[in-house]
Amino acid sequence: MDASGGGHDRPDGAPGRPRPPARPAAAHRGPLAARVRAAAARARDAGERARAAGPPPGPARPGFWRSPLRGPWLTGLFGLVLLAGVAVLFVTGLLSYAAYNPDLAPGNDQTPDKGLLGFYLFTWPTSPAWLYRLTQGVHTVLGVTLVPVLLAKLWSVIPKLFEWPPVRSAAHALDRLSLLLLVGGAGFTFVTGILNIQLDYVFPGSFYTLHFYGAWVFMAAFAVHVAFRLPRAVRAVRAGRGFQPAPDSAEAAGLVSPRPAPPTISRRGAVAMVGAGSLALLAVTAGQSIGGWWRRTALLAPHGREPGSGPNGFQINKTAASSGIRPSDIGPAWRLTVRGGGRQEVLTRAMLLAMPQREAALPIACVEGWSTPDQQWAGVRLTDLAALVGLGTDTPPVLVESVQRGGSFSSVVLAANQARDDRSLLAMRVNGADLSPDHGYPARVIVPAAPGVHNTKWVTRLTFGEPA
Ligand SMILES: Nc1nc2c(c(=O)[nH]1)N[C@H]1C(S)=C(S)[C@@H](COP(=O)(O)O)O[C@H]1N2
Ligand SMILES: [Mo]
Repeated sequence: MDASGGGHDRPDGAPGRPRPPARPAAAHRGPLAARVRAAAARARDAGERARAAGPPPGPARPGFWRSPLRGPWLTGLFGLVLLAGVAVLFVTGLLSYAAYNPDLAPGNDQTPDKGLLGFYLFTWPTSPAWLYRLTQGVHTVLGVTLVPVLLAKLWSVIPKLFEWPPVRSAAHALDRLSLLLLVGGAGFTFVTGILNIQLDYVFPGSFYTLHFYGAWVFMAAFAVHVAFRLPRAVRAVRAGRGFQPAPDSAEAAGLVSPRPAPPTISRRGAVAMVGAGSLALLAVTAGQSIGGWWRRTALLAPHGREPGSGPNGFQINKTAASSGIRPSDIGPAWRLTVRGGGRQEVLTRAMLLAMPQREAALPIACVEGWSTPDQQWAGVRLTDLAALVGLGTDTPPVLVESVQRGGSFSSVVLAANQARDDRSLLAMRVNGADLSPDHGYPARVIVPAAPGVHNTKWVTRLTFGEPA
């Protein structure tokens, strides 16, 4: 009878596996909550299928990563070192940004649209004079020194990056996303920072913008990561070097290989190797932040800019030629215009030299991390120049402009506390000699404790008050 029917379709009501009830249409069109629940259920189903099918061949298979060194102790140790180091990088990085006085004027703001991220900005002090030398030296030297630790930490958690199934639940998805931002943010921030130190100004946009926003992404992901992993890292490091939990235990955290290869180096040896790498980088970097004789040890400092010897023999950031300064710009026709309080004075270099000459021993400290020991600067106090146009001791902020055409360092606004400091000079001489053209002849600004970019070279105009 059935055969005679010849039909392939089961007639209605015929015995067989009951069809699953159709999902209510509301789940697709209905309220958001129902749709989210349905999507979560689908994701869960997909996750279960993926888990049942097992990982595809390759790095997601258990046993692909076979180093017997991987485990919570090694990862925890590198993690704790990074926690301490990266915390210092964040603080000194935020300080560096504050030191630029970006709130003062659009010209100083290297990252327009920073919005809420600039919430913490404050007036950068002018004492001690070595302040930015210290904070930025620590920032850049520590950043370079931590690179081996960062790479070792990434190596130690590689199996986690290939976890299978890739997403198990909503919480797991969030955790993985934070890891993506963490690894991406760390990589981006370190790479942009190191490129800026090594090659300077190679970026299509502003280095500050890229590094600043990258760092905030990194910081947010880092905070989430630390909140979830810190207790486990502390436990593992307390447990000691020999601690290696069973691969399938929760404490192993997916790091321990279920099929470890024979060791080629001990865990202690691996830590020593990473430490030696960091120390080597420290040794060839720190000299450029100490400056002077130590600069010779800074093998990683950008080369090809040997400052020469003599009074002007200290590091040059950009030469007059590379800044497009023509000899006629800084020759006898050069004039300084001082404006403020509705008045204006135009001075020659001889007139400036006839004013009271003051001295200040101040360093130059660049964002790139290099700095010079104190140099003996001589010139006219900014307060004396303000007095020239009738301003009192409450010197206002001042816009400093260079003869240089274009370039983001050709003008800067100095805050009132900088303009009022007795050590802030329009310098014409250094270490007993006239400034060299590369150091800013005929006159440059030098202020204490500030980033190098505040020490404008080849100055031609000072505008006190109402900065542009
Ligand atoms: N006009 C002008 N002034 C400038 C710069 C510049 O490019 N143009 N560079 C600044 C930066 S970034 C630094 S670190 C110092 C370096 O000064 P130095 O070259 O005399 O060492 O100069 C600052 N003054
Ligand atoms: Mo600089």
